[in-house]
Amino acid sequence: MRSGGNRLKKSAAATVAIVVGLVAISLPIGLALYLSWKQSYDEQMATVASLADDVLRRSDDSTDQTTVIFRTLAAARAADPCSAAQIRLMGKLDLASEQVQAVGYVHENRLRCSSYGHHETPIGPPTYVTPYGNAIRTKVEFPVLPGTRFLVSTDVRSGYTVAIHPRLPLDVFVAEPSVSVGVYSSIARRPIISHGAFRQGWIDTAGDRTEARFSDGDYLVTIRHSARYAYAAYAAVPTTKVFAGLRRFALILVPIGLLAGAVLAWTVRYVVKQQLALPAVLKVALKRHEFFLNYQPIVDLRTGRWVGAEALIRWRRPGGEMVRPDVFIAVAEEVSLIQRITARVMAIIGSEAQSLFTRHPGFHIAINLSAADLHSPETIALLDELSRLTHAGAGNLMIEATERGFMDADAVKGNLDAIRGKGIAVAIDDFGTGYSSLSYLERFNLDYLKIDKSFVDTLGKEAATSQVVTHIIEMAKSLNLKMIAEGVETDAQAQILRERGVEFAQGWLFGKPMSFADLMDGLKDEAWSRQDRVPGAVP
Ligand code: G
Ligand code: G
Ligand code: MN
Repeated sequence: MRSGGNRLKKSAAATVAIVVGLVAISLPIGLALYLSWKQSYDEQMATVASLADDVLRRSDDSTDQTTVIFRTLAAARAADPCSAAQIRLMGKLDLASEQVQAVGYVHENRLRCSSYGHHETPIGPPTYVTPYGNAIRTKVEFPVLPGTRFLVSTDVRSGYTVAIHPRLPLDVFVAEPSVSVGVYSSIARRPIISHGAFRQGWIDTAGDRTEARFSDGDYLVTIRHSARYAYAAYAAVPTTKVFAGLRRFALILVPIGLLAGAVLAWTVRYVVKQQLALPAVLKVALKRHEFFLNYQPIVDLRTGRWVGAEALIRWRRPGGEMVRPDVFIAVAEEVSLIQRITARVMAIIGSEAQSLFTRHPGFHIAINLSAADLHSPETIALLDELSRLTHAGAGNLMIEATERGFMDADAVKGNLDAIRGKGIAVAIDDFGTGYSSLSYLERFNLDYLKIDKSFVDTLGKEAATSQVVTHIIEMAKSLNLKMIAEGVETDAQAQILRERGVEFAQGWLFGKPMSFADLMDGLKDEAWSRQDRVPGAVP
């Protein structure tokens, strides 16, 4: 049941990690592509819009000039529109205008005269007539200028006429060969002048709007209606231009997106590893029995005899790498795996120390418990089972708990009393490094106080904290606690502790953490020659 659930949870976690990773990679790239597409689209649209503006301005200019020319010619009130004086005036007006190529007079679909003299040139019927009375012929070819089709506009009332080179208002697209531009009549609904592609549908899409910007799928189009005349200027660019621009941006943005994606994916992987993998690895380690124990002797400072040993957990990864307990114990506490680890510790002691207490009845094994262990009644059951397996009598087992374990006094006291009731001693570990106060500790029935290594280190030195040891020792005495000094490394330290009345000690001076077999060997040797071997002992 449990392993099935774990597998399910693990594969779900892996799926989540993969999905998050994919999103982490594709999101920035997608965003980069979208942004480049949008930028390219906006750029092309802006180009098209400014082209349409230009075309409209030029068209309005030429229409304005046409209107002025018609008015000036009409104002002369000549009886004969083709009189020498009128033809001279036509020449003058023609010269003055940038847009207009020729000025003349049309009657019955024939150009009768122009700034260039008298003619009888048939020019055909008008293409359409504007509401303000201009007859427009869009493609007129003059015999004098074969090959060029002029835009011819005639004032219907007077017959005066101008010819405009159709390229002039469109003289904007030089730099953009793929762009199409032009002007269409809103009345005739057909182009008056044009360059490049034009689609009838654009007229419908634009409707009556002053300005319309849109895409018909193949083209980006801007259409601007003239405010004064019955036509609209348009400019369009194939949408493929947007993607051409996109390639340019994507070339810069996609690598940046990829990089950002890689960084994100790596971060996600890292976080997932931190959040999911370590507990999972701890579970696997429990299953694969990667934990083992070392035992560090505890000695009687007066005799130097080994009176007990603290069980210290060790974790060797399959690759041989050792993980420090202060690292994984903290994680195990966080993810609620510590009780399974404690159970494993007790199971190992149960199998290794089956005959220890029968052979050495005065010896004890100390087990480190975490706060969660102290809160749980299961711990009592575990200790019962351990007592049974090791045939432990009173005083053969000891538990060590840090000050943190005692924080929630009401929740813990019952369990502690039950444990002590079974003849198991209770030690407060790492004393002085936490926050418990004397009055707090008075509420518990404890047996031992372990003086932390950091205080033992100050002994014999001038350190400001060296006085603290004195106070801790006084405190322990007033609470009726026996003392175990931790991390004793020198004879001098052992000597001072002994003088102060500390009964027990632990440290490299007496013995480093060792395997159970080495502990048993040491105990055997000690039986006949401990005083030679154990330093710091009083003969
Ligand atoms: O000897 P070592 O470096 O392993 O000790 C590091 C710390 O890990 C010490 O504070 C010790 O109390 C703690 N520790 C060692 N073994 C256990 C264990 O089995 N359970 C708990 N809760 N803590 C342990
Ligand atoms: O449970 P506790 O926090 O007391 O764990 C004791 C820790 O101190 C263990 O990591 C143990 O290996 C380490 N230790 C024990 N004796 C000595 C010592 O004499 N010197 C040093 N440097 N470390 C010690
Ligand atoms: Mn300890």
